[in-house]
Amino acid sequence: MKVSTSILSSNDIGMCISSLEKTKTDYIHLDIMDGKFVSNKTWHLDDLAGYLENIEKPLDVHLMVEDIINYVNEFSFLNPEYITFHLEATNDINGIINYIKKQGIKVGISIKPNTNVELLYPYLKDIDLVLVMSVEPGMGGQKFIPSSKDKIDKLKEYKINNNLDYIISVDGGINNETIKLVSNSDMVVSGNFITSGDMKKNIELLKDYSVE
Ligand code: S6P
Ligand code: MG
Repeated sequence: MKVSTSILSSNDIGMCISSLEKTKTDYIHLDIMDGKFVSNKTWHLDDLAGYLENIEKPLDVHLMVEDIINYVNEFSFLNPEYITFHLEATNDINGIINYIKKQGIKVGISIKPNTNVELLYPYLKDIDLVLVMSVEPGMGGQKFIPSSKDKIDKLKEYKINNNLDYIISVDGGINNETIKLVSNSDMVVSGNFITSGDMKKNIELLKDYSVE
């Protein structure tokens, strides 16, 4: 299982990022919130750039924002591997997919817990990653929403039936127990579970998980 570690819940991001460099995390997950699409507001690029400019680990940027293009322009400076935006945040989905691709960055679409997974189907052939929110976007440390499992299973079935290769990622309340419910995903995003304890050990617990 691929692991993308969210630094949202860490209280010292500089220390957290430098420690993550020495772990087996596949990605560092950056949660960018504008205080409009979600009520919380997180870091401005200036707050992060210094920590992230020379890191080895690839970045997985999760935009929980309304003005997507503006944030894509800002964060492409960090040359992330993925930029993921929310389906619910725009009417111009294809336009944004193409815009992110034009920056040479892989594109992801995320859906909130109350959004039907079928709304993604028209775009799945054109994107690199789907991010299923298993909590309401906006803050770390929430409880995993069990219905997220059905969405992941449907996305897996659609991927096989249509011979597509998007990554199925899930974000929110992921720990060594809830990971058992999302075995059809390719990647898990985890914040609190990883950053509130022995990061190295917790990442390996998630990475080593495979269906018995
Ligand atoms: C959800 C949150 C997620 C973050 C979070 C996951 O509101 O904003 O998008 O990735 O850090 O953290 P946790 O603690 O649920 O694993
Ligand atoms: Mg996230």
